[in-house]
Amino acid sequence: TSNSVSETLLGLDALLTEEERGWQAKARTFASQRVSPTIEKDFEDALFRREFVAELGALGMLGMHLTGYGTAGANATSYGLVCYELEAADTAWRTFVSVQGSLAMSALAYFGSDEQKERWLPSLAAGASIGCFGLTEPTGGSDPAGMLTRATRSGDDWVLNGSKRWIGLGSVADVAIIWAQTDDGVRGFVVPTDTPGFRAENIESKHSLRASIQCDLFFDNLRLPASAVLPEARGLSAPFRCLNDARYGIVWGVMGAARDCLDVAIERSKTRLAFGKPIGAMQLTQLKLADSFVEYEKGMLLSLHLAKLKDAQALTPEQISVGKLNNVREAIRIASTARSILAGDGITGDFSVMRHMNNLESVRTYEGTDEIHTLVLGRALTEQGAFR
Ligand code: TGC
Ligand code: FAD
Repeated sequence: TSNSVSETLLGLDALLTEEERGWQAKARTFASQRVSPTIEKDFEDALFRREFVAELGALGMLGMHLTGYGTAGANATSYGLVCYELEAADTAWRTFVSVQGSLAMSALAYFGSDEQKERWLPSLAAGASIGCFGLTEPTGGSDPAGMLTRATRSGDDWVLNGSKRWIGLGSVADVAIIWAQTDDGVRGFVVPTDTPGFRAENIESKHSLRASIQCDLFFDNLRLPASAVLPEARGLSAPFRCLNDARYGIVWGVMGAARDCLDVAIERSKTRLAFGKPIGAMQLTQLKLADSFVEYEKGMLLSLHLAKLKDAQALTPEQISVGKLNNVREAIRIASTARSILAGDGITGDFSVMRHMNNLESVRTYEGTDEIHTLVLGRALTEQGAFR
């Protein structure tokens, strides 16, 4: 777990506190000792290692940006560094922390009743339960305002009908936070997954995020008590507030994947020979590595800046869009450049690079596509919405 040249050259480590370094070290140890040894095979076998859930809970990494109910109350940089180290091993485990901690747990913490929080947050924080978050539908994810899933009143109860698509952890979750249209606008529902009428089917045949689970969810006259609605969530701004937390974690996470690709490429450039000398001694290889390194460091500086804004409660959705758009885009470029340095061997599972490349294709799509974040920024710059 020693630091590589890509981490030390610019000296960003000096900007971290002891506590932040402690979180980073814990995540790095977990990633290198638990995830990395089997991840290539897990990716190939499409294996989600359920046993890691409680381990991440014991490390305090689930909903770690929240306070109370067994959560760690860590600062934004610490949360970011955990995402960064987990994603350096594989996006699947940063995604797990995002879905459980930032989406399902944030929804409960920000909008839940005391009873809902007490029922679910301690066990989600400990990793004794799994939570998922259903916003996207089969007809499209970029425009959640067009959702078709509907909750109607039946006496005091609610009856849920519809479906969701791409829902992380859906088939292993104990509780689902489901967003639905009602006569009163979009509301959120806390749905125990053993409720009759709830069905989850894994989406198979993925070429990305294979060590992670995404599902189609179906709700067939699923009956819920009045107490299942999230009392404080009204309108789409509620799920969007949870997305802000998860998107912030992605800003950091993808830089972890980028670091791993860069490190692999630097190492390879020292040992691989062509035309009688190391490929790292060739100017074209150095150009690739230097450009990648500069973008990596800029992404890290942006992450650190957004962390300071988040801790000051001043981080805006537009600022998160700058981070998500830039860092995912640059991580993809860095991974692709590293792959070109590894050339033929780069497409094999002997190296992590192609796995990161494939995973990052999911990341550019979920939590708002490149196009959506571009349009968020376009709207902020011109005061003209161009979505519709
Ligand atoms: P719009 O009119 O802009 O906004 C509706 C209401 O929401 C408020 N709002 C926000 N509030 C908090 N945070 C944000 N980021 C917000 N963005 C908007 C807004 O102020 C308004 O409030 P109010 O009180 O006036 O009603 O809404 P729109 O329908 O025009 O949509 C805007 C758009 C396109 C940006 C939005 O729909 C969007 O973000 N689309 C992308 C959807 C998305 O990201 N889905 C992600 C699903 S979860 C997932 O992918 C998990 S991946 C696994 C992992 O994270 O690892
Ligand atoms: P669409 O919305 O159909 O978009 C198709 C294309 O059109 C995209 O390129 C898009 O950018 C473009 N487009 C759309 N609108 C515009 C516009 N106005 N202008 C220009 N271009 C536009 N969702 C959840 O709710 N929970 C989860 O846990 C979850 N996990 C996920 C995990 C994975 C691995 C993946 C792949 C997705 C996950 N999602 C989840 C769904 C994800 O948020 C959506 O895939 C994403 O929001 C995009 O929706 P879509 O795939 O339906 O594409």
